[in-house]
Amino acid sequence: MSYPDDRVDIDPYATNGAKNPRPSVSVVMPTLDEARNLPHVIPRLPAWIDELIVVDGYSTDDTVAVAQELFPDVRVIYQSGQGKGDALRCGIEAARADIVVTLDADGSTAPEEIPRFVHALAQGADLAKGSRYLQGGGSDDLTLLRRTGNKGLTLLVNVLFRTRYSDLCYGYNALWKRRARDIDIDVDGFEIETLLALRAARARLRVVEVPSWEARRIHGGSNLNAVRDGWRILKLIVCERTLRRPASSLPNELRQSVRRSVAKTSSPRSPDRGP
Ligand SMILES: Nc1nc2c(ncn2[C@@H]2O[C@H](COP(=O)(O)OP(=O)(O)O)[C@@H](O)[C@H]2O)c(=O)[nH]1
Ligand SMILES: [Mg+2]
Repeated sequence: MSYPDDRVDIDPYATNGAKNPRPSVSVVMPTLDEARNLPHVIPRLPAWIDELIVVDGYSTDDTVAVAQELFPDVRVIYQSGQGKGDALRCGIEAARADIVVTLDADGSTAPEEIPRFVHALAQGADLAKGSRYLQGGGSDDLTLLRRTGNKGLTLLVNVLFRTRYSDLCYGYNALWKRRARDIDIDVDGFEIETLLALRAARARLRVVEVPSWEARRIHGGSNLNAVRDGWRILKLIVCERTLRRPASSLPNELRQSVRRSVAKTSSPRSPDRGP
C-alpha cells in the first residue's frame, strides 16, 4: 500500500476534486499536564485538518492556555469523568468531522503520520489502527515489560477473536465518526485501545493497520502503569469474549455492572492530584 508523503504537509484528498468530496478530519488529543509537550506537537499538525479538540483532564499546568496560544481555533473540552478512555469518549462524541484521529499530546505519536490514517479510511477502512510492528513502524518508548505484555495480549486477542492484529495496545488510531456507535466506548482507562480493536472485530468492521513510529515522550512521565493497566486490559478481553455480544446490547443494569467490575481494579488519576 502506498501512502501520501508524510513529510510534506499535503492534503491527502487534494487530487480527488469534486468527484469525491473531501471528508473532514477532527484530531482528538487527550491531555493531562502536557504544557511542555504541546509546542512540540501542535505546530506539526497538518494545515488541512478541520478541527483540533483538546480533551483536558483538569491539568494542573498551563496545558489549556498553551494549546489556545498555539492553535487559536482549538476546541477545549473538559472530560466528564477520569482516565484516557473517558477523555477519548468525550472527544469522539464532540467531534464534528467525518473522520476522527486520536493523537497523544506527549510527542510520542507523530502528527506527520495523520495522512496515512486518513488515507487508509478513504481507501475503505472503517478503523485505521496504528501498528509499531509493521514495516516502517517501531518504538523508542516501549519498555521490555510493556513490549512483552503487549505481545502476549495481542496473541491472546488474535486467538480468542480470530483477528490478525500486530499491535493491540497503541493509542494512534483513526475512525469514521459514524462508526463510533459500533464501538460504543464504555471504558475509562488505557484499555480504550483494546476496546476499539475488540469491538471493531466483533462488529465486523474493516480494520487496516498502518505502520507508525512511536517516539519517546518528550517531557514528563507516562500515566500508564504496565501491571495495573495490563490487568485491566486482560479483564476487558475476557469480559468481551465471554459475553459474546457487545456490552452495548445488554440491558443497561447488567452493562453498568460489567463496567464497574472492569473498572474496579483501580481508578485512574484523580483530577485533584498534584503533578
Ligand atoms: N484527558 C486525559 N488525558 C490523559 C489521561 N491519561 C493520559 N492522558 C493523555 O493520553 C496520552 C497518552 O498518555 P501517556 O501517559 O503518555 O500514556 P502512554 O503513551 O501509554 O505512556 C497523553 O496525551 C496524555 O496526556 C487522562 O486521564 N485524561
Ligand atoms: Mg505516551
